Amino acid sequence: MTRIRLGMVGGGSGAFIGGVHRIAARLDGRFDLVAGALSSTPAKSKASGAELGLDPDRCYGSFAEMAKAEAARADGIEAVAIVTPNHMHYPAARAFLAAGIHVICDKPLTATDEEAEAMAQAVAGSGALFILTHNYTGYPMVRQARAMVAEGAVGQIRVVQVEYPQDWLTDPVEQAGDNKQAEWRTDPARSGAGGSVGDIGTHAYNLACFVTGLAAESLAADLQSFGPGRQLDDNAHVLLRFAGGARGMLWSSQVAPGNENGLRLRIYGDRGGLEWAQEQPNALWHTPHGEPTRLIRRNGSGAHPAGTAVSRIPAGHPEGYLEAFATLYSEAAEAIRAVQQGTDRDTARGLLPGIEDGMAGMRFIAACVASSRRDAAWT
Ligand code: SOE
Repeated sequence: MTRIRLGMVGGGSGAFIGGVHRIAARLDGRFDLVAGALSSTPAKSKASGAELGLDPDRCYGSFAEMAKAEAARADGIEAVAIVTPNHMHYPAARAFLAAGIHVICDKPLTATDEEAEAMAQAVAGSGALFILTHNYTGYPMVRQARAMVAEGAVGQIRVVQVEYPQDWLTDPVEQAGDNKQAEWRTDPARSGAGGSVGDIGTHAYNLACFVTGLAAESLAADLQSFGPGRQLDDNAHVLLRFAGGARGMLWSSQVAPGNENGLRLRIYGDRGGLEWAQEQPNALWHTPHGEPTRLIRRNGSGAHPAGTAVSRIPAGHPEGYLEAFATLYSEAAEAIRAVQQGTDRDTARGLLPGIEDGMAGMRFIAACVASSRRDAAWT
């Protein structure tokens, strides 16, 4: 496969998630980063582009300029990664989708529900792919868990427990380790209505739905901001009722000392239980009801083809966050080439998260915020 010409919006010098996307895009050799509107000013964008070795003529001062100039070039970008704060997702994506350029966008979908609706329309009106980087769906053992659930390993699902605790907002924003992250992620104008529930609750919800194949039909949430003066929630407890009768509980927190990226999923059905934890990503625990718990290792005994298909190296050599992100990029590359050769967009996307996952995440945030406001009144 020839490499896909990639552009990036956001992700200038020192940005955590921009760096992750760049490594992920490069890992399997399917993309070349050739253009960027990497920072908020033309000068900073050029400086960041120079650090990455980009052609100075393709380091743009804004996404609008980049979309226009790249669409006009015969060797213009075929895809763009949008790794800005959330409030920029929609305007940036719209510009590239309108130019027929495939979009790979960070989560959550947008900052507001109005933008989410407009994003859905922009995707519907474009022939280009829209991929949302719910990266946890790319882990081999998550793919295996999904396949095992579909094959009946836990039977009829009754209980879904998902938690995503972090601790990096335990201190007030101004003292937090990574101020830039903390600054925009705690600002409703740039982040949206959800704090922890938007930033990591949407990942947890997406993971639960991806593995179980279920979707919530109602919820009750309690959102709290413990950080002094913080406007968005930094802790959320959510009770979930899934279509079909299963019940769930989701906890997202960024004020839980000792937890760095503690995403963990547990599923219990009438025939067994399954457990996966992001910080031990190469393992999966399966308990067929009445039998001892089996520890299944990536590429080891008990490994499922759904997981081994997206593993890169032998068992015992840990794969994790970057590789799972890279899996999404590699699958995106295949999907882009398939669409370019005439395959239908939805078929080409396969398991990759897209606009409907983004809309589900936005509905989840809105329902959590509304429920928490409503129920806060009862005392
Ligand atoms: C910060 O909370 C963050 O970087 C999230 O935004 C990511 O989506 C998550 O994967 C790690 O934590």
